[in-house]
Amino acid sequence: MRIEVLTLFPEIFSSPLEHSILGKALQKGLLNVNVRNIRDYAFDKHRQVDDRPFGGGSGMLMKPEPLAAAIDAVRGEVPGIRVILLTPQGTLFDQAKAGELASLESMALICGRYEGVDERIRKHWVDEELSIGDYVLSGGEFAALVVIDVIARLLPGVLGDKESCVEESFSDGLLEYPQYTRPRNFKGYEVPEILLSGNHEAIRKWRRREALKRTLERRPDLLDFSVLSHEEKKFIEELKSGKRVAGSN
Ligand code: 9D3
Repeated sequence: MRIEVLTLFPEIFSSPLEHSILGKALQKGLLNVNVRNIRDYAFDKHRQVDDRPFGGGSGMLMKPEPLAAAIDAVRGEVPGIRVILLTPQGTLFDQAKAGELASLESMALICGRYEGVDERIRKHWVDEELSIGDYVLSGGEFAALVVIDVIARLLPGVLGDKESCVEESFSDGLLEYPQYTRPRNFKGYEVPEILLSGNHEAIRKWRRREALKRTLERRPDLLDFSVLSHEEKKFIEELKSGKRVAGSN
């Protein structure tokens, strides 16, 4: 996959891209990230990238000419590239959207700064607008890094067999079950007996129930999308009606 990043702060990307999973994906040649400075596409005397909003109001906007020139250059170099603007007004970037984007050959991530971008860029130069959640960032750069990280680990060959995503949170739509490692007794706190039993079927069942309990407690919204057996649905109803369940806290 090829990702083009357009930003006024290209330095933000150097360190994160060298590390962990992203670094590995880049090294293995499974992912290629190219970061460009939008200011390099500002051709007026002062290389200006922002301007005041028509109609008044506080704050500055990203002016259209440099953005359009940068996007045109990228489209010229990478035919068919999907151009995505990171903005608080975008649709939510979630695991399903990540799966969709992971199958693209290339995408451009446009990082906004200031109060936003000129509406004509949004409307006529951009294919899609994404937000990473309901909180206020100071720009699109960290959102772009989140998108790159989430997509990188979905690319074939990036994760080893061990870490591969099948059993992970969100793949089955549930939160993770509780996990323990050595020592068995840590400052008086014990590991649940069942995990030491060697009974793999009992352990599997316990983990599934713990995942269901945790999801119901913390993220009940996720249960609407998870795939549950008849028995698991019954278990959830028992939990909801306050019935005591074996192994509960
Ligand atoms: C005054 C209204 N603000 C909108 C909520 C203005 C504003 C705040 C923050 C405009 C831009 C930004 C910078 N944020 C992003 O560029 C951004 C973002 C975010 O703030 N939250 C979640 N996802 C994203 S993607 C890009």
